[in-house]
Amino acid sequence: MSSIGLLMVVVAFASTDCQLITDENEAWAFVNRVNDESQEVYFKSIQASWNYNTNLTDHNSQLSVEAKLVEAAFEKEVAANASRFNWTAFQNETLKRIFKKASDIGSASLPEDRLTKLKVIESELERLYSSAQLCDDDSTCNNLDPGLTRILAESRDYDKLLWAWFGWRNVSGRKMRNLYKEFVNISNEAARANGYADTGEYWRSWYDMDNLREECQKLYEQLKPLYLNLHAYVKRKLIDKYGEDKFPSTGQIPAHLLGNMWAQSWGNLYSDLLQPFKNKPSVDVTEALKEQNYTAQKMFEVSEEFFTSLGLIPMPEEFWNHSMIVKPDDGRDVVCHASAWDFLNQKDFRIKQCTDITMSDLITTHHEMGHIQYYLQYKNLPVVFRRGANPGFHEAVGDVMSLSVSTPKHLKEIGLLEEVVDDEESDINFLLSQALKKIAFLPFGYLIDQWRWSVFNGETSPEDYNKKWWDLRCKYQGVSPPVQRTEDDFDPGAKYHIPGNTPYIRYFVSYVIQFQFHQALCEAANQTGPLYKCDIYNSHVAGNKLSDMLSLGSSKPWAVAMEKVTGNTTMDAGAIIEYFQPLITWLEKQNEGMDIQWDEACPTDLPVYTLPTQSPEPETTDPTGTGNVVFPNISLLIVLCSCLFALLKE
Ligand code: X8Z
Ligand code: ZN
Repeated sequence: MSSIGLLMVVVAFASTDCQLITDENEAWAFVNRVNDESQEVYFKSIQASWNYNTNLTDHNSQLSVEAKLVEAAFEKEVAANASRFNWTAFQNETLKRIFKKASDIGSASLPEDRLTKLKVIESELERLYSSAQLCDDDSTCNNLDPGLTRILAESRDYDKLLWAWFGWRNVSGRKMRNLYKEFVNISNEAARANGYADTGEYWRSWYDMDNLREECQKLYEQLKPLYLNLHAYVKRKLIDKYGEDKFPSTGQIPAHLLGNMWAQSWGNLYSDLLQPFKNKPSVDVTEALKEQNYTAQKMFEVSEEFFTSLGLIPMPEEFWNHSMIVKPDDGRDVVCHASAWDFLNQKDFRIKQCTDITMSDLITTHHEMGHIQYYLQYKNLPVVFRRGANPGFHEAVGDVMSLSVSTPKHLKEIGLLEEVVDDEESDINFLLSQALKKIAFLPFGYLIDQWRWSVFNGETSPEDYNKKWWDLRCKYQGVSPPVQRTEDDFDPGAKYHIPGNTPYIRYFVSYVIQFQFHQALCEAANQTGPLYKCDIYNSHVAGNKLSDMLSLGSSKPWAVAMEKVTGNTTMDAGAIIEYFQPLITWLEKQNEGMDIQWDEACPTDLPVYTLPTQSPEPETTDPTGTGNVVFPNISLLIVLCSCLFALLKE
């Protein structure tokens, strides 16, 4: 149906009298009609957003913003019409839940001018991040992907790492500060228009828990000893490599030495610096992928094969035809940060990933395909239920697959490892490599939204944006800035999810619950050995269990979904602790008698660094440069819509 047809339905409802409607049959009719229309509206908006993400031009930005405004107008009208029903008193719980979700309209609650401004700012932040380039002395320029990411992963030259680390923050985050401040204000206006105190409170509402913060804190405290022990082990190895003088007396690790631009996952240090038993086979298959001439296509096929071995749904033809799994080499700027897309038309599902031929990207491929599997499993539900049971569930699906795929036994089975040695030392090798991905991530996953929540609720004001960021990084991750940072910098903006406006606590939740799912699916697959050796490959029993959970989408509270797989209804750190138990014991022994803590505060005596080739560029404030955001096409659209409304109402 066209958007004109859509408005007619909406207006028909808007013109009924003020009495609240109690008839549930009428409510179902409304829901079904809105559902059909919403698929069309969302499809157009998602398509425009895909076009922008895969070709970051002004024109595509404008089209995408316009489509988002149409989508918002639709959501606003649907919510207004839904409010004409006495839905809180409905008998049918599913119907009630549909109405509740349809009433949650996020930024669509904003007045047109503020919404337009918000969408333009979001679009610009996305572009600033994804098109940023760092150029060296020879005017060779690097994007984050693949250039700077590879330097951080592969270089062991302290100064080169520092150049890339500092340079990336200079060309990305630093340019976003003022825009971000404005973004926070408008985003909070939207939250308040929906009855929330601020955007953080709105985001947390997606978990349907009063105590999400406390629950996460409890889990974090439970897992902290694992992280402290890993941190201490890694720090010692890095001191051996780079020298004690490069490490602050406060006990943190300089943030550029951990193999990753944000020090969020340390797996890239495993092979050359951290593998405990060198005489035992490595479990990193990056070399094997390269030797065997793997392509992105092949990595995606291997991933799909794992899902189908469990009896899960294969990727549809549209997926293979329309996904972007390699970075285009035609000069286009694209958003390289990997993502999975549900076009909400029950047919079109895509991944966008600038795939590099590495083990880390093989894991990311499974991660993204996990999102697509979820989309496929719930594609026949009403649109409002096409979500994860909570956002953490969505992030966990593909990672659950990777827990099996990464086992040496499985890697051998698919030809990526030559030999599997079954002894304690090889187990420690494997578990350490897993801990560098999973345990190292926990404080990072925990702190990002501590920062954002405190920004949204005003506890952290713009003058302290960067200070607060580093306070959290030093305290929780035990990583410190290698050089001085100031409030001219905006280091949060150098991490995708801040300009990309993607909430982050979902990953912390995912890293806990994915082990709960793994444990339960391993039991279903009759795997009796230690949890870290389990591979659910080929188990349809496990696949069916998972499918029972995924196909619920968000139609039931997340505890109900979790129960389908685990038999339990709470988040629990027991499974992740069980998985890593042999490594915990081994690390504790390695660290015996040592102080494994660090100071909460960041070091204060850091050197100043200036990029040799960096010419200062003005900070971006208002993307239009006018102080006013005006889209001629959008104004026209709005005028047209208003006229139409007026006509139809008469
Ligand atoms: O952003 C992602 C995925 C897309 S949902 C690639 N992840 C987080 C990150 O990269 O920071 C997966 C792990 C954490
Ligand atoms: Zn994800």
